[in-house]
Amino acid sequence: MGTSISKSLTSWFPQKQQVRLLILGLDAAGKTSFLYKLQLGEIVTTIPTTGFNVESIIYKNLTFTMWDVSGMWGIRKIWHHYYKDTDGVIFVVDSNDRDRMTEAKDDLHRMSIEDDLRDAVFLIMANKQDIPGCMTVLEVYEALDLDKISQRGRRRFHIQPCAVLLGQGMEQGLEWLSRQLVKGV
Ligand SMILES: Nc1nc2c(ncn2[C@@H]2O[C@H](COP(=O)(O)OP(=O)(O)OP(=O)(O)O)[C@@H](O)[C@H]2O)c(=O)[nH]1
Ligand SMILES: [Mg+2]
Repeated sequence: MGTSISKSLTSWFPQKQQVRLLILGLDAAGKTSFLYKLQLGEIVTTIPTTGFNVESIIYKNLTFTMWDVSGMWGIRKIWHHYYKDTDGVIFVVDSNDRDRMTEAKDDLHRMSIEDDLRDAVFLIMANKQDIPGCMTVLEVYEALDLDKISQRGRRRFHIQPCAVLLGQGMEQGLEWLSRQLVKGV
């Protein structure tokens, strides 16, 4: 009796699909701001992350476990410890940080050939679009040489302009991500 009740409840309330996401990018790109804007719906005052933050966020029929890992130079060298079993990478870029776009590109390209991330989808958030004179999404696309990533056969990536500070572009990014991750789509 107990078993049949729990079985029927399970079919009424199916388990949400668990998804493991990494939020990566250079320091000060806006990763922690992104995470807490999603989770709390508001901008928090951040300090540079020295380790990681992890939060669970329910989005439609998915439960995202989101790991926001420090973008400090020394920590970037050990990002690979987080890669295993990752379903998606949210790579946050500061569109106003022209001087470090090449550094961001190098990190992204290194990741795109990692074996442990072979099946992961990549969402690139071109953040801080609210800053006057920042790079456009097309300029960021070119600076990150995203064509090269697609030529290598990693087809499941998408670049999304956004301004985390204003909450703009986040929903569209997550929508793309969830469509990629829902089984059978
Ligand atoms: N103008 C503007 N500033 C932003 C935006 N998103 C984040 N910031 C600011 O950028 C700064 C760095 O943001 P964080 O979220 O701490 O950056 P982070 O990527 O987590 O940096 P690390 O923890 O050092 O790796 C903060 O002052 C944020 O308020 C945005 O969309 N626009
Ligand atoms: Mg941070």
